[in-house]
Amino acid sequence: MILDARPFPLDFDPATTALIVIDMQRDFIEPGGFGASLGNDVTLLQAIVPTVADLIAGCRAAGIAVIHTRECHRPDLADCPPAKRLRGSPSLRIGDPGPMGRVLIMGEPGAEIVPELAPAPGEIVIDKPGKGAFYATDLGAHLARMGTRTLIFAGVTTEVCVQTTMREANDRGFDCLLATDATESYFPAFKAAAIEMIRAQGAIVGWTARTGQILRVLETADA
Ligand code: C5J
Repeated sequence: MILDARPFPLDFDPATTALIVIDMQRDFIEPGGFGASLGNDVTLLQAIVPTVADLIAGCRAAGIAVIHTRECHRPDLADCPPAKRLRGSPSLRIGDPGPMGRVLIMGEPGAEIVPELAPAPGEIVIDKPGKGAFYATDLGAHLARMGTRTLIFAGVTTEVCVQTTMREANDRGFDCLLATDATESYFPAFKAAAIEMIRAQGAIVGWTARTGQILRVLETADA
C-alpha cells in the first residue's frame, strides 16, 4: 500500500511491517522519574499518549506487530556504563531510589510502560540499556524471524532514543517511518530538527507522516 509520506510516498506491506513504540514508560512521562530528575517538563510527553494509543490500536487492527521498548538497567547496574550513570548533576541518578522505585531499573514502577499504552498479551517488550533499541538486545533477531521490512516509529524522545533507533534500523536495511505526532521531545526545537534530519536528502534516515494519515491508509486497505 502507498502512504502519502514525506519526502515522498512510502510503499509498504502491513504483513512485513512492525510498529516500534519507544520508551513510553513512567520514568520519562510522569513527574518524579528520570526525565524529570534531569530538569525536564514531562507534560509535553504526556500530551502524546492518546495519539500513540490510537496508532497502536490502528496497527493492531491492521495486523501489524506492535513492539514496545523500555530504557532500563539490571538491578546490579552491570549493564549501565559509569559514564552514563555519573554524567551531569541530575537530582536522581540511574539506580537511585525515587518516587517510582529505583530510577530506570528493570522491574521498578518507573520502568513500566504507562497504563494507557500497556503491551497486549504476546507483544514483544524489549528492555534496552542504551538509547538505540538494537544495541545489546534481541530486537534484530525478532525482526529477522518475523520477516519485517518496514518499521513505523512512535515514542520518546524524538531526538534521542527514537532517532538513535531509527538510524540503527536504517543501517540494517529497514524502511523507517516516523509518526510525527506520536513522538515528542522535552525540547520542541530538537523534535523539529530531528524530523527534518530524518527526511532530508531523499529520506536519508526515513519517512515521516502524521498518525491520521497512517491510520487512514491502513483503514482503506482493510475496507
Ligand atoms: C532519553 C529516551 N532521552 N528514551 N531516553 O534519555 O529518549
